[in-house]
Amino acid sequence: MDMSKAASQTADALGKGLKEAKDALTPDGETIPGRPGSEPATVEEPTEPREPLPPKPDQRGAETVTATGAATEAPDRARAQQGAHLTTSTGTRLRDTDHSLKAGSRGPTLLQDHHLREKITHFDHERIPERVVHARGAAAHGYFEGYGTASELTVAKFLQEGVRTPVFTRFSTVLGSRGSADTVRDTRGFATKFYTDEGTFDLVGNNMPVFFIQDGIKFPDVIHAGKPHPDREIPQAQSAHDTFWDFVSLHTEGQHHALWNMSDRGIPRSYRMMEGFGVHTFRLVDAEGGTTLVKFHWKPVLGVHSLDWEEAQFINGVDPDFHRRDLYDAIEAGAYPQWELGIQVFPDNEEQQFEGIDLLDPTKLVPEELAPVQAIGRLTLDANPKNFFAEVEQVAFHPGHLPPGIDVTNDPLLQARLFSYIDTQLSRLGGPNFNQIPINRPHAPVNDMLRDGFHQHADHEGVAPYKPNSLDGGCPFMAGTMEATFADVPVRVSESTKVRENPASFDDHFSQARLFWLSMSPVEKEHIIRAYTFELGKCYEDAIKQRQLQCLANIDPVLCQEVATGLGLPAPEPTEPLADVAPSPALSQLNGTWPADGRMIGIVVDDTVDAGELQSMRAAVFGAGMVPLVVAPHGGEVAGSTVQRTFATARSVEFDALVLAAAPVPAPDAVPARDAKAGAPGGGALDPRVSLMIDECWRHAKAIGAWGAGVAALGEADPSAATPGVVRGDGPDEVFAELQTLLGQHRVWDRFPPSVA
Ligand code: HDE
Repeated sequence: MDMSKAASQTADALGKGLKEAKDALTPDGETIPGRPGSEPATVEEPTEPREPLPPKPDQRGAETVTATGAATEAPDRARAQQGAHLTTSTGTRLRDTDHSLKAGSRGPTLLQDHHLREKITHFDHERIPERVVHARGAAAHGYFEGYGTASELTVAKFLQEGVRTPVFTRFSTVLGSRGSADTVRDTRGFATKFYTDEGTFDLVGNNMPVFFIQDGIKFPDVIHAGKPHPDREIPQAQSAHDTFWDFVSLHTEGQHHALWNMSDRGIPRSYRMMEGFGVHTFRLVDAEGGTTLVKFHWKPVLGVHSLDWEEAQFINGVDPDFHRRDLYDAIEAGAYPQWELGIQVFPDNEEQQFEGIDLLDPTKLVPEELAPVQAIGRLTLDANPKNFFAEVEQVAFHPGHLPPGIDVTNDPLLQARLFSYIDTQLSRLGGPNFNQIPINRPHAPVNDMLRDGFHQHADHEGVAPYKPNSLDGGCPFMAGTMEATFADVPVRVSESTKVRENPASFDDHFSQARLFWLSMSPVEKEHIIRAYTFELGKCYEDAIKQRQLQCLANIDPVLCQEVATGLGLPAPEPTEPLADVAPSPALSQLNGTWPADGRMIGIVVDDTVDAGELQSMRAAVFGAGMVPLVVAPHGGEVAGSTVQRTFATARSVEFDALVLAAAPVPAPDAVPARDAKAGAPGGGALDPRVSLMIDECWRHAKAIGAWGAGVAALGEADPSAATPGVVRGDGPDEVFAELQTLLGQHRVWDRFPPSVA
């Protein structure tokens, strides 16, 4: 593979992405993302009939192919509502939709009111079952470009050099209901639908490379344990409860994945800042039928970053849509998220092991130091959905949607998934024709002999949907050995006996959990300790805490001891020898600097602020591809800039860094009876909401900058603000330059020195 070429293409892509972002973010005050409609609202209700408004420029729908994959000339909006007037669902114009048809103005309502019945009946059936797992999610459209670096390993056309393929990517949490909060501690789904010319490929992965169970038959068990308790249906969307820890402490193959969940990977800062993993080992097939085993990785251009745990908890209340908003705002602002697709490559031999690691065991990863991740293409998400239900809710992924050149392996978890994903859509999407829903339609011609069923959108022709036939001229024909054909790899299945058991290599449940722990930096270790202490501290039963401490003892004595101390329980001795493993530095997420596109910078002002200086700070933030949010004592305008947040509406968790351009005195609404935040201990002269914002940013390891009058605010708020990552400067440019450097490392973690090594 020509990896140097791939690397330089990535650098180009990065440069291009940033440039596009900068071009889109001009300091005109109109580019702050979040405007609800495509035109500003008017105060008066519009009454003059006109055609429906266009979608916002950042939005796009599913491509207008037919139910059988044929391209149409139809414009993107052909599927949207048409005409200027309200109609019935059959297109008849209506004069009134505010009053039901009644016998006299005081009723009763007449059964013949077909408009009332249609309107209410449709409304009554607007909901569909949410996904049994991964119900809460957000998605975006984009494209994937192959580097060609995998050409020798696979015939898959979308991976060939320069081939550009439309995609739709959906991110999700696992445990929560559809309306649950985004920043809970959980694994995140990372599912991408590639609409390739050779049939759809779905890469349905997670943001963690390992899974809780080795065999799909255990999936209902792990999910029943993680979901809310069945009696009172609490807690929502989290693992900090007895049933989850009961299961993983008894079912020790789940310990490795549980450790990933307790790490900062469980509370990502943004979907844009997550790695993705195919988890299972897949098989690539080349032109000669030769095969290679691979693991898929998505590497975010922005790096892998997380929230602080307290911050994540605040966000769940302050902005439960935080990740969804972040994704949509970044795309609207032109800061298009990008990932490189990479593969780890292993020989496809009889053992299906690599350096002693069983490649069919989904609780194991292969350290990148042993098998480097090689870049094979790039994903860019550049458009938001036009309609959440039509696209994000109805998209249906399936690990068995495979193009020629990619095949599955015998990983017993993957094998069960191949059954599950079609099955679940039958109840979720109401029948077998879910692949005909616009967002699921392939962009390759479909001739499948599947017929009828609920919601059939195709208008099939002919009389012989069977094979062999002569009445339809023998159509459709088998592809034989032609190119672009999916052929099952003729893998040898050894002489074997039917059993319900795992291979002996699956018995090691702790060595890789230890490997992960030892690969963490001290700061990351502290975060893991606090996560376990919090989660187990929320359990009711001491027996469950003790059993989980026993598992931690088998991972690492320091981890076990520190968590035991927090729980007030004795730390047990290990029951298994501690594995002698080499750390994998690539697993740490605190090892570099990254672009800070799309980050949110709060700028605290008041009416005394210098208009020119405020303008230069906003311009500097825009110029760096970030979003400035002006935070002021009142709405409207301050020094010629539009105010995005008032002290009453702002909360620190919305910002990645805070800039103080003023030291605002308490505003007229800083009344604790009206705004409890105003009861925060302030410095007397400073508005207590600003003081609280500084304090929270400081606690959450965020960079804080101040110039001019703003410097006084730092002193008023908290004397400890004289610690790392607190920048005092003479003017906006100097302050922003330092903040930008700090943001390149995401957070100022060295503000809080760790106690473990
Ligand atoms: Fe899933 N999983 N899963 N899963 N999964 C679903 O499919 C299932 C597993 C993943 O954004 C469901 O359409 C079984 C591993 C993602 O729409 C369901 C097993 C990985 C998504 C299902 C697994 C995943 C799902 C629910 C064990 C990472 C969201 C609704 C054998 C590699 C896709 C649906 C989206 C969704 C079953 C294990 C990732 C029920 C039985 C391992 C990202 O079919």
